[in-house]
Amino acid sequence: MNRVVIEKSILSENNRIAAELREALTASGALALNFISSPGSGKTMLLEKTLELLPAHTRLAVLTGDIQTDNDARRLLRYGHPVRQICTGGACHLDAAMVAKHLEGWLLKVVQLLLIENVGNLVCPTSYDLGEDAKIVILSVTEGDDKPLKYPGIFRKAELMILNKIDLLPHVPFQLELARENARRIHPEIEIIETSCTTGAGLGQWMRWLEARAAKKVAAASAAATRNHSQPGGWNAQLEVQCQRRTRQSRLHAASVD
Ligand SMILES: Nc1nc2c(ncn2[C@@H]2O[C@H](COP(=O)(O)OP(=O)(O)OP(=O)(O)O)[C@@H](O)[C@H]2O)c(=O)[nH]1
Ligand SMILES: [Mg+2]
Repeated sequence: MNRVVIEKSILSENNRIAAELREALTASGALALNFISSPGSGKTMLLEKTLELLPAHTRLAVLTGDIQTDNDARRLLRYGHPVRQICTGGACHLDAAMVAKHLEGWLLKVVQLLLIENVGNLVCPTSYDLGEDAKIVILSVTEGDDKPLKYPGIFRKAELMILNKIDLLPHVPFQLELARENARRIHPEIEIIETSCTTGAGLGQWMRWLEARAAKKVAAASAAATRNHSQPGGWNAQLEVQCQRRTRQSRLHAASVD
């Protein structure tokens, strides 16, 4: 009983911070995506390919979560965009407070795209809203086509499922069509893209999805701005003040691991 009360209170505080983040991101028109998968499904490699394929002038920022090490941030920093590692020190998921803390000092309103790699885990990250526009679940073909049925939570909440490592299909007993059917049994509207980060298959389709999703966010932000002329307050206003005070020169291209 006590455990339920504590969990409810943790999640409601998380939801409060996530709502502030979402408000700030909506005001700026930035698209925020939360990538969730089991360890090793290819989240970082998909992000590496995405950074490689996006036009160099894209104003994006990346947060990458892990229990330990800044290995993923080091991989992603090679593409010249701002990247920060969130080391959770044991927690099996990111939460909204971690995201807000690691965004400090970045001028959110100039970011078009915020990519968040969650800690490798198909269960816990599902419960934590990070203020994102969409959760994206990555399932690699080495994990088994039954995973949508066994871990329905994330497949229900994800807008898009990326079926990764399809180059390995000849070597594993994974039925693509069955994986699709299983995902749609849990979430009939889920979008599905098949990719191989090693051969590049499907990456064009992924980039088109990303472009369309970003355009949809910008359109929604402009419509909201027309309806409501008030300035964003709370977290975003605080962030602006912090940015002006602390980082006059360090605009987004100041890429380094903190
Ligand atoms: N064959 C093949 N290997 C891949 C593909 N995508 C990623 N990998 C490999 O899978 C391994 C794990 O990839 P990562 O990108 O580190 O996976 P991750 O999901 O970020 O892992 P964690 O951050 O530890 O949860 C690496 O050795 C990648 O090279 C793919 O499409 N095909
Ligand atoms: Mg990773």
